[in-house]
Amino acid sequence: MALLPILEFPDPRLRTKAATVEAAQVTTPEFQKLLDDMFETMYDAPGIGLTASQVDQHLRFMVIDVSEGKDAPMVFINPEITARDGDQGLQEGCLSVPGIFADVTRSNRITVRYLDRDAREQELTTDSLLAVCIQHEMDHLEGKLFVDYLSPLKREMVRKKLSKQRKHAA
Ligand code: K1U
Ligand code: ZN
Repeated sequence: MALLPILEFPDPRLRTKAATVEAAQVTTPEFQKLLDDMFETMYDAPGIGLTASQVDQHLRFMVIDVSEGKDAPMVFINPEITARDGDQGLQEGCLSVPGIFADVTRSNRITVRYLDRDAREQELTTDSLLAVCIQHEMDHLEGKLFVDYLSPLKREMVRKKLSKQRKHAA
């Protein structure tokens, strides 16, 4: 397995709209390896979600594990939200915007249809952190970041803070 480099805001590649995955592609060794590498990268970061977009592979899928023990990996390929209900506000982070956290309001309960890593069709209704995480990751697939919900002034402050952090790290 391998750790993959994660693109960071304001990298323009994060704005790419991801393409649909062909079902036949899912079970290929190359695709399965990419899934394994993405899980390894997400756990190492550490994070609870990661999209292909964030590792510069612009295809519509994500890996998620919101469990305490990091023992409940989930794969969502070509996810589509088919129902949503209520609102919830939660503080979000993002591996592509390191060290920045902000409250975002999202749907409280969602139903999502997707393919799993065996290319089987699934439907899941969920709420709380998993619902927030799925919506955050689906934004990535559209080229949208959680900082887009902030005011332009706050977003510019985030950009400057990250630029300073990178200079100090260099
Ligand atoms: O998309 C990403 O960059 C992953 C992101 C997912 C997410 C977190 C919180 C709310 C919505 C979506 C992260 O995983 S940020 C890191 C994080 O939240 C975390 C890190 C270690 C332990 C627990 C959480
Ligand atoms: Zn993110």
